[in-house]
Amino acid sequence: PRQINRWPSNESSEPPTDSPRVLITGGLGQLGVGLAQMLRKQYGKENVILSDIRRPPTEVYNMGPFVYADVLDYKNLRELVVNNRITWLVHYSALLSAVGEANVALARTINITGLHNVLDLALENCLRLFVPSTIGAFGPSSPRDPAPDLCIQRPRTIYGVSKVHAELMGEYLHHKYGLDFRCLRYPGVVSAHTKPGGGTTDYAVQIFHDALSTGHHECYLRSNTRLPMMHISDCHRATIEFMQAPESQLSLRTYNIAAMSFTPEEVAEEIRKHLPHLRVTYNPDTIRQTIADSWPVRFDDSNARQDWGWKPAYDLPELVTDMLASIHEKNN
Ligand code: AKB
Repeated sequence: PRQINRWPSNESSEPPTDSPRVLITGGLGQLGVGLAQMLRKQYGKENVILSDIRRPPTEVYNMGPFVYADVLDYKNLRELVVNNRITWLVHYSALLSAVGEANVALARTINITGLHNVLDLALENCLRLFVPSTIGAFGPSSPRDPAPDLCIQRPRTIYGVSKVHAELMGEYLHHKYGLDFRCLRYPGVVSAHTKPGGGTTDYAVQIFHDALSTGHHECYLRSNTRLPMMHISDCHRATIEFMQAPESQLSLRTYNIAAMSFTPEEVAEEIRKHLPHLRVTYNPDTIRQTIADSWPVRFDDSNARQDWGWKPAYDLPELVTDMLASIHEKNN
């Protein structure tokens, strides 16, 4: 195995005790690289290891430690955790809602078997374990406006079922064995530099790229489909603040986090304030529209606000301004 961290020989051979040592699985998806960078700013480059089964682009190698890790290979994961003295595990490896429906067997394996591996590993090594959940953990029989933390959850996607399973397994192991399990239900995440990988909320990223390139976006959801959404930097900050919160402040182990809710037509209208010629046509696809119609239109995140001080920084106008500027800058 590759030894990541070489402590300078003229210094103590022990890592700093006040800094967590973080491993991120599924690190090359929409969220991993950005989270790693934010954590590295606080805890140092060498204390945050990004992992995936894919080969990263050179710039990711240059940012800090990257290793191969397959969440289905327990021994490989264990070696990484032991050799690198990992104390926090952020488990981002998962198939999202739309791609999961197209490949249920693979989604079940990655999202459920992979989760069992990291739960076992976290228990065995006393890790603080973060697993994201989602608005997709709710279904047609859940209260939708707003969805509270605790309510009926009967999702109709394999993604949602696997996320409810993750919430329940983590909480069970917390209550039975004291596992430091932490879970946030993310809204759709909107990011300029990384693309989402096969979700139902992906249009909310694509529309910005289309607005700046062709000026035309064909949306696979109806114009009035309202879903909870969040700017990626709020999502990273929520994750880090939640991971840093003392256990005594947590009355729950799974929290909703919210920032805004919008429809395709509303985000298009906001983009038109900057790019008046944006044209959007609607061609709803049955699978993603049915999924979206079963999800909450708004999240109640009052427990997160109360317990550990969650507060988003971006509303729709700030999100749109930032997305257009960031994508424009990247392309020019
Ligand atoms: C998806 O659309 O599947 C994800 C999510 C909301 O969990 N972005």
